[in-house]
Amino acid sequence: EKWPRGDEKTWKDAIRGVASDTPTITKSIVNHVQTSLARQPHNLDDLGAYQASALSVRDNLIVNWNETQLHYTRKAPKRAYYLSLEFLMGRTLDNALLNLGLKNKYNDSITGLGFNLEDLIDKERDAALGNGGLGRLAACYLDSSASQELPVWGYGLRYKYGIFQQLIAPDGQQLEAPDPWLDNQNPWELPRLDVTYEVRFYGHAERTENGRAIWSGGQEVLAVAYDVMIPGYDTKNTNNLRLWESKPKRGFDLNSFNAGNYEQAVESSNSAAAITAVLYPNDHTTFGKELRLKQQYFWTAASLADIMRRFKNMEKPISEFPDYVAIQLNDTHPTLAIPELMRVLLDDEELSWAEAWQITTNTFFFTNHTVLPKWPIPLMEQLLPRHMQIIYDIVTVEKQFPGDRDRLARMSIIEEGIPKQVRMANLACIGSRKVNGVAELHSELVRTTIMKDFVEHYGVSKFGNVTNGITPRRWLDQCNPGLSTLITESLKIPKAAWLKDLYKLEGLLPFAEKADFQKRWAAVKLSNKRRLAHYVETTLGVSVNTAAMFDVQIKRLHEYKRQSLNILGVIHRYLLLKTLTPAQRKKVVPKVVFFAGKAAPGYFIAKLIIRLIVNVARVLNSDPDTKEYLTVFFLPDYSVSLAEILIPASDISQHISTAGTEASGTSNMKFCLNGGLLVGTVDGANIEIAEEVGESNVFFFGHLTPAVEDLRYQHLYHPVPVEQKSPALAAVLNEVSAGRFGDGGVYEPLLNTIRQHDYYLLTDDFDSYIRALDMVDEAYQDRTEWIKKSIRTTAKMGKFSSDRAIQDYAQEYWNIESTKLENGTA
Ligand code: GPU
Repeated sequence: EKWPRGDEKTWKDAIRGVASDTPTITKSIVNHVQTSLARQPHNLDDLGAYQASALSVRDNLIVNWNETQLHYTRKAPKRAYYLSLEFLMGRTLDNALLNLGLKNKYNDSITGLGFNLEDLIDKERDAALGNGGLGRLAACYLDSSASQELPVWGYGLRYKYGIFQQLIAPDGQQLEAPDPWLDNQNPWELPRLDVTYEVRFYGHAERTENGRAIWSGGQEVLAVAYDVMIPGYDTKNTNNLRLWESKPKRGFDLNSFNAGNYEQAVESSNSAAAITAVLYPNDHTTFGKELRLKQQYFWTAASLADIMRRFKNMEKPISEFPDYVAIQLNDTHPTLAIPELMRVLLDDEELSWAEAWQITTNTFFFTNHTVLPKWPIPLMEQLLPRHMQIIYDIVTVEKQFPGDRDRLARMSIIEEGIPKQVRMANLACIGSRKVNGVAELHSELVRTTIMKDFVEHYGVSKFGNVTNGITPRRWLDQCNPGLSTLITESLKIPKAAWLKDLYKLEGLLPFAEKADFQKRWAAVKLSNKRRLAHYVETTLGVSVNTAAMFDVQIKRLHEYKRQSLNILGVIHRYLLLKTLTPAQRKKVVPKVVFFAGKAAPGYFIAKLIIRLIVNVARVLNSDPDTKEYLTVFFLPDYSVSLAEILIPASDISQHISTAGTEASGTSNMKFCLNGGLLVGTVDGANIEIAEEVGESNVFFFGHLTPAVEDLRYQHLYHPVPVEQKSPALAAVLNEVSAGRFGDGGVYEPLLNTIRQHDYYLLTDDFDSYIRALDMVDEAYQDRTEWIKKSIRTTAKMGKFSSDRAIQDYAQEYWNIESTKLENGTA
């Protein structure tokens, strides 16, 4: 027998259990290697060691999870449920170790067994059940709810395939591959094969009496629960994220099978399993896709049935439902929960319309996440006949909105036309207790534009704001351990004290003036830049100058987010560098520009922007005149895990959406928390960040929201050629057209969006953008002053903890209280 890894005695002692001094954790890992994995120590690789360690950590979580759930059941507090079609969780092992406070112990045991903990952590696949900000926000909110001991559950779908894997072809095109994230087993979920609900589609709805109906026929599928444990930080409380998987109600049709018709026998089982097969990779849009609507109903129906069962176990009168249940709708995706609860209350509970409506409108809360127009869904009549009846009844019974015809048409749930469409946002608003936007500016736009008529009808108090937040556990302590340690040592308080009350970071302000602290702060940044450089070198095979300024833009590819503005600015800088003498170039701040982000597979212009970035990178990175001063990287397959490497390494990051289009943004908060500065437009949460850190610490540019509409109008009716508006931009566009970055013709559709209607105002903002970047360079030259800005920025991020956001929701919306699991309470 060979023991090529680790210390033979450690392994043998743990296996035989003879040495009483073997740490419990070591025994537990070794036990999982032997039993759960059925593997021999001598052929255990990093993946196996990761799995055994994960299973061992999971044992801790299960105990806490069980006790927490029992405690909640006994105490029977009001609970909140966060319904989100997306939970962008990322990896779990490192997060769970930190939240449990066991990272050092596991590190010791794993080292003793001959492995490196950080390598094992790297073996875990991301749980990428989301597209971007909306899904990651949901994940941060789960962490904060558990950490604050709030009785909150998430409800979502267990997609077999998460967001697609992005590949970049040599010509710069994005290619997509599936993300079979469950292939290596998932230790972080508990299958609850006994927790199932039947969900019906299609069929007929026959009205009976008192507004009731009988819905029958059609297709029935089964929803099966999988529970994902959500450990709080520095507490035993461990909450639940319940994800539904679809499966056929009966395995397959034996009659067809016996008759030799195999195809027909498995057909229904195929169509049932398809419902939760894959996450839709579109951000901000829903097309009229039947399967997407099926996902939405499947998930809301199963979640509501589960919530109802839990409520009924308490044996309270149904009228008290809203005293025990608050349901947050994450954007319009779960809006069907409103007619579904009405259906259950009317048809199953046999309540009157008035009673049912009273309960429904006191249960739901609706968060709007965008100001961009959305395209709603037809199809409903066929798929959900009973829900369409209820929706029509809501239209006629509830709210005969007063006012002129135009206004009535705007407020209607039904949009007239061929075909008629259901306006989910209007339904969500009418059926909810309160509506909120996700940053001050956005909530104001909700009140004054998209929901204006409803504000006049219901009064302004129904329309609030909860500025988004991020969890400082993952987005500082976990992704930037060097900075976390420096902060804890300097503040001289326990790490948990500032991680649970992020306003305590203000205690760093006096340190901004201290030379020694500045040096340590800069050293942490440099080591994070080296970690990123190492990643780039090992994945792309190219070296990165860590002495340069790191400039980062990472987010979904979207015209409104204007990665195009960034890359055109890069080209401008390149053209300028080319005109300088070698001596003049030496005075320029060297810069490395990083991009990462996925484009929806059907979003042609977004994919073209990626292609341009990749080809600009190809040209610049091999130009001997300039490459010392300016290089560009497009890092493929952006993910939560990649963000954890990029964000701590950034000197400056870009948040440059056309004013009034980015509802909030949340990565802006993550960069600042890690001491990166922002260049951005006066948009979303950028504004509140500047309020906190002071405008002198943020590089703002561009037109303001009130000007945007007028400018768009001018573009349509009084167009001015780019050459006149911004000669600098015109020169850049011409270089692209002329083929300096590969066949110019390829980019014409993209260039034309700018030359023609320029809906996102690149021509209006370009010159001011370039000036802002010049100011960034200038500020960076004074390195001490830059470091001070960096320290002050981190110090002022207290407001952006998702703990604060969740407290807002808990107090102002859900009316729930923390329900702490004391040691041994259960
Ligand atoms: N957001 Br709607 C998404 O990520 N996807 C969506 O489909 C919609 C909104 C984002 C907003 O764009 C971003 O500004 C915000 O910070 C985030 O939701 C969380 O509220």
